Amino acid sequence: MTAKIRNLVLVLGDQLTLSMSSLQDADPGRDRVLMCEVAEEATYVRHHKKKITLIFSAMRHFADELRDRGFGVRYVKLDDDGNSNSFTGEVKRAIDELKPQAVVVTEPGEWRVRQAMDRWSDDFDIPVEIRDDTRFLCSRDDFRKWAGDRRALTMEFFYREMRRRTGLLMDGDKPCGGRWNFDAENRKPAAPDLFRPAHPTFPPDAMTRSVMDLVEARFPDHMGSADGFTFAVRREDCERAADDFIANFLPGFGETQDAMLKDDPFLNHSLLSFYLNLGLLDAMALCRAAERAYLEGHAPLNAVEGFIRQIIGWREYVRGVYWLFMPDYVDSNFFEAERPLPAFFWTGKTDMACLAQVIGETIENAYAHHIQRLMITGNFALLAGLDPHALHEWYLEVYADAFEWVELPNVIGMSQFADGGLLGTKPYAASGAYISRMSDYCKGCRYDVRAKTGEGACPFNALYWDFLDRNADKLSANRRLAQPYATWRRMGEEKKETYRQSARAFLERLDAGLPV
Ligand code: FAD
Ligand code: DLZ
Ligand code: SF4
Repeated sequence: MTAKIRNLVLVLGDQLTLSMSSLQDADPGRDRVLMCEVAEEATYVRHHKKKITLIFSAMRHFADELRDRGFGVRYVKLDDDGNSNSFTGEVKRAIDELKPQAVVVTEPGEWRVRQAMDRWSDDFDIPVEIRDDTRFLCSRDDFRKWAGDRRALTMEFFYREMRRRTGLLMDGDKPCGGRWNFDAENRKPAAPDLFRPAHPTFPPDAMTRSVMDLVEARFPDHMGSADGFTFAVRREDCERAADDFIANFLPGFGETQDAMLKDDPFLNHSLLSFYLNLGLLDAMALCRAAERAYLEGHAPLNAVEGFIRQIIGWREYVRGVYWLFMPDYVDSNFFEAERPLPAFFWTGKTDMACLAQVIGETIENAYAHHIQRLMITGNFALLAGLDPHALHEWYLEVYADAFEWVELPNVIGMSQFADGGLLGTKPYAASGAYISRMSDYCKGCRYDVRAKTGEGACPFNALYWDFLDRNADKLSANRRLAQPYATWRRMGEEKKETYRQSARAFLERLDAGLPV
């Protein structure tokens, strides 16, 4: 007779570390791990093929890591007979077949999945224990306490707390270098740098190749291609990618953080968000390694501080915001924007060179860096009044690092200001001048970035003023927008009307599905 299984430990596709709270007291002799590839997760939005490949392959490699540690793993592949294709269905099947005494799982990163899990205690006749996700440096409760009844949830103050709490870049109780934030030094455009090393790539092994075939066969109409997949899928490789970033790219991270170049989609960015979000890298260990690079004189403070801020500041902060404001947050629509996403969001086929470039890279790589997401696609969506919920689903689909807890606040809050300013103090709206200053996209664009209105003028220019004009009731009292509104007010009525007309003509073409 085989021994009775104590716990069925469910490990989700973005929980790929032995330090998950669900696995912390797991006993290979008494417990059984369940991992499952389910169509429901792959299709509730149509995730990019490279994203699904990354997740399934990383899951399969992690299952091997667990087996190497002696764990019994019930791993359900997408095409296995009997796969019910949902988490609930797979947990039920495993309970029926293995008869464990209890289910243990770490809370998921999405409200949708949490809702399903909360029903499991009623659905199944054994106890279901849902544990906190202790990978984050600030727990949901701690964030709620920090938010308290503050009037504004200013990220910068949260970040300072996190610096104090972690001791990162601290000199006693003072920030290293005498300032908390060196962002002012990180807003430079970039010139092509032929000597910048290439980011590491990880050719697929046999396990990944079979996932690539599966994904192509099962999800033919999802964005992109599994071909050309070069993400790391094993923990050792993710750690190599992190070491490579610290050695080769961190020193220049600050300077080029906001820059965009046609021939350099990655610049000095780390390309580590995927691995952090899947559990293949530890956020604190990564920040400590970056701090060491500063202390040893290998990387300047503006770069290291900027990098650490993204992780212990923004990354932790958006997770706190997500859980604090869900479920209502997902339906936020401060500007009541309703325009559907244009078809070129899925093809990249537009004459606007900046959008064609960023969407093209997204289709190719399932990646775009922060400023591309914020100031090209996000900025365009904001100015053109695209439906924020549809935009949120697009971002969730197309980026390999997109999980709702991090994607949603970035889209709804930071990029679209659809939450009315819970997360940001002003919308990230910019005309073509910003894009021209920070990138080389405008050279060779069919549109002229210096022309303000009329056929042939950069559409961002008229859309920018039209956005401010049509939302004046909601924005004109915002002190951070005092300057542009003062400029708008000073403009002659005739000029204003030309801007409005230009924007209207562009939006009419967009609505009619004509080429833009
Ligand atoms: P780097 O530029 O090297 O930054 C280092 C790390 O800091 C990242 O790996 C990431 O973990 C963290 N980080 C940086 N900025 C943010 C931020 N604003 N919020 C949270 N973490 C941050 N990030 C995601 O991980 N998933 C998403 O789905 C996602 N969607 C976004 C949508 C929009 C509209 C915007 C504006 C930003 C979004 N971000 C998202 C944040 C950021 O763009 C990505 O984390 C970053 O581009 C990932 O690339 P990287 O690893 O090269 O980052
Ligand atoms: C995103 C994703 C996809 C595409 N597929 C799976 C899957 O088949 N099995 C799985 O365990 N997880 C998958 N995930 C990640 C889950 O959607 C993720 O755990 C939730 O979004 C909660 O964060
Ligand atoms: Fe984009 Fe306008 Fe520059 Fe063209 S001219 S690349 S549309 S900002």
